[in-house]
Amino acid sequence: MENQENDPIEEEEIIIRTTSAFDCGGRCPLRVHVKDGRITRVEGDDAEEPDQLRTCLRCRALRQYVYHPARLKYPLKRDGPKGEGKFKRITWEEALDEIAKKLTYVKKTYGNSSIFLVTGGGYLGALHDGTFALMRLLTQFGGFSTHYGNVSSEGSVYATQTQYGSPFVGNSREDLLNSKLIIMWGWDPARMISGTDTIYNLIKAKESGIKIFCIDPRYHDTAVILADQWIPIIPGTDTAMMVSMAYIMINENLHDQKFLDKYTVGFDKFKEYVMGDEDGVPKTPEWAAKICGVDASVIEQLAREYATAKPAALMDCQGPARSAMGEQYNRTAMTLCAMTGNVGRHGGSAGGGLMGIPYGHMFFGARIPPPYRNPVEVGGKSVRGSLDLQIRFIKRCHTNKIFDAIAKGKEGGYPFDVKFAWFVNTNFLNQLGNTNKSAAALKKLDYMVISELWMTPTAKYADIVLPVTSIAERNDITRPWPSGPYYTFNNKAIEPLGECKSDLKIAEELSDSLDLGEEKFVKYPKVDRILKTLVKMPADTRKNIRDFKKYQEEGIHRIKLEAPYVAFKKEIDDPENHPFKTPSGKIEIFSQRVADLKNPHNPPVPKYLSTWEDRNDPLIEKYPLQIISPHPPNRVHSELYLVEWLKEVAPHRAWINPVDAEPREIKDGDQIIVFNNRGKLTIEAWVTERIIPGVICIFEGAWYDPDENGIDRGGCVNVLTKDAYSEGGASALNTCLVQVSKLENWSG
Ligand SMILES: Nc1nc2c(c(=O)[nH]1)N[C@H]1C(S)=C(S)[C@@H](COP(=O)(O)OP(=O)(O)OC[C@H]3O[C@@H](n4cnc5c(=O)[nH]c(N)nc54)[C@H](O)[C@@H]3O)O[C@H]1N2
Ligand SMILES: Nc1nc2c(c(=O)[nH]1)N[C@H]1C(S)=C(S)[C@@H](COP(=O)(O)OP(=O)(O)OC[C@H]3O[C@@H](n4cnc5c(=O)[nH]c(N)nc54)[C@H](O)[C@@H]3O)O[C@H]1N2
Ligand SMILES: [Mo]
Repeated sequence: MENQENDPIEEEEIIIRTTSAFDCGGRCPLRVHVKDGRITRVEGDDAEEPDQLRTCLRCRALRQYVYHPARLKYPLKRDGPKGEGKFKRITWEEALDEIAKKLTYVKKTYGNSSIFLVTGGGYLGALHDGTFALMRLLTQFGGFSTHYGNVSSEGSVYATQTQYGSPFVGNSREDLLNSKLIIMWGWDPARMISGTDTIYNLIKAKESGIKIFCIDPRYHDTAVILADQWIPIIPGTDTAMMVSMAYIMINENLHDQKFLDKYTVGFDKFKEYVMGDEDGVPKTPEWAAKICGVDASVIEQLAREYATAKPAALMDCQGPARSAMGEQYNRTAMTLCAMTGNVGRHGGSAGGGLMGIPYGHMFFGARIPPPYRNPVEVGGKSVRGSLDLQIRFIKRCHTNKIFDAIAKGKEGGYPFDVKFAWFVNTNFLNQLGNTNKSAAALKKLDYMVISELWMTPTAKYADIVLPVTSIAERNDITRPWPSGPYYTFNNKAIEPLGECKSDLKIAEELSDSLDLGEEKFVKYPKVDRILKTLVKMPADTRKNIRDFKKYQEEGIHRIKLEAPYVAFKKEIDDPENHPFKTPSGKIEIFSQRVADLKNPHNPPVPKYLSTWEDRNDPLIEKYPLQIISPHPPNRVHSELYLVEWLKEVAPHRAWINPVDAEPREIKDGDQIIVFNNRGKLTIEAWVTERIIPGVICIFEGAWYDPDENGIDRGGCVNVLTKDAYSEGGASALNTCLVQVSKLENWSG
């Protein structure tokens, strides 16, 4: 080996078939080229048409992500004030020893409910998922407190649970080709993906002459490529427009009364509201036009076309539901789908915002080991199937209230006082509402641990930061979240960087220093063996992967379906034997469960309701612009933020219409300040007619970087948003008023 340096033996380049596990709308098969233990190139899927799953820009940048110089490589201990980012290197032994001591102290002194586990979507592999590893560990340690309410989609989940009793409302994307008309409502899959095969099928739909409408405050990229007509709309008012579409259908007898009679309950009550019998206000297109800003004639035309094109797919995505009255939007869309008889039919759609498809339950039921019940949450009324959020909040805080709960604890009405918080798979300081307020809460928190790949804005507040491996450094199995149908295998391409470990490994090592009682903490030293077991465990055996070796080598298992999957097909084809999972067994346009809650903000039939921080709020005088914050095209939330290639592709800018820019003397490319009473940020302006007047758009996920005056120079939109949730539990991040000024002209 002496002359190794002079005479290097060049290794052959190998290609590893693998995937990503980001929390994005896709799951891309990747071919990672590795030479001498380093990734040299990343290529996408090489399958033939029509199976090929096209890799998007984010995974193509995987090499820069994995080897980014800012990757954390050693355990760190804070060595300066919280939030400043001064840390010193420590050993794993020191880090885990300190964490174990602290956990034991908090448990003894305050009880297990003071241990708070905060989880996000940072990693979606099955085995190395830190959320499950830590839940397992802390459950065995006596329990922990946590949060409730999926930040992505709780409004849609609530809406679909109300009307269908199931969140699985998606059809196979190729089924869109069976439609005669597609309405993309608040849906921009060229950016947010929504299934790796989605845009491919939509382009095919377009090419085959299917008419496509896009309804969105933005003329987004998908609309540019696909729309026959873009219908701009004022944020938060979609329900009004949909209700008036129902008015037209009823008035002109275009609705499918037979379908409604057979499969739904409560249409009569919805009709009373729509026609004005209930409140004296007929919900005419003219009524809606004043609220939503869409011409009455445009609404009329769309209602007629949608009702008569059979089948037609109304695709209402979940972004507009991430708002103060989010569930009403998806409930009304589902009602339109029923009124047009499009539920459970090829080429139709069930609506409901969640486009997920239950191809198989692999990895759902198969999380390891058997689910223990968290002792902190044992007892009390069952929350299963309940639409009463208050039952959930007896044990948990809402996700968008995590930091409020940390700050106020029991005194603030929350079920626990936090003394120790572990953040895993999340950058929630950056990603939840009201970042400045959250930062103040973290400053007061007794003790905080985070496992991360990066020194994120959240990590800067931790006492201990543990470096975790990236997807390229571990074997795992994973699957796409909304669509499919396929499973991917994550093959380790390189050795862990520095001293990085997976969250699973961290939990396993920490378990040695904790008193876990009689029972041993189950460890998985043989990763491939447990992966093989997991693969054998799907609930639906028809979709089992029989050849593990092939699955691993190819990095993907494609499921062949006889026909495109259509949600609720069984319920519609054979209703006697397949009732909907609602109390009535039918689609509940009127919900007795919701009526029983007696909450005027959560009506039993879907309704348009004005909310806080919409255009009727008196606050509009001071903060006259609405701000929306969709997901970034070049990142997964705040993940991949530092990757240069991706920064270059889509510079972080605020969309602003010339109508709003001109009176403020804002020119394209100017630095502007966007502010309200919660925060201020600076950002470059993009003056464009691709957004309607009165609305600003800033993509979420840019890293929070406050200066000494508290102005966020990073452009993190959540310094402006509110830490509030809707009646159905939606994180109301798209309901927000702001003012904008040219930075130069701003006087503070
Ligand atoms: N204004 C506004 N805000 C929003 C939204 C919006 O529409 N508007 N959308 C919301 C939605 S839908 C979501 S889902 C949330 C997302 O909120 P988060 O889940 O907080 O989002 P990410 O930025 O993806 O943060 C995940 C973090 O996990 C880390 N990570 C990756 N892999 C691992 C791992 O293996 N182990 C550990 N321990 N960490 C890992 C990443 O480095 C990253 O910092 O954001 C929400 N925030
Ligand atoms: N590239 C990329 N893809 C992602 C993610 C990512 O971070 N980056 N994140 C993934 C995750 S976790 C999630 S939950 C999904 C989220 O994906 P979506 O739920 O689709 O959410 P958004 O990205 O917020 O997009 C919402 C769309 O609705 C529009 N919109 C906002 N308010 C309104 C309104 O009131 N009315 C109407 N009609 N339209 C409105 C916006 O302009 C935008 O085009 O995306 C996933 N895909
Ligand atoms: Mo999400």
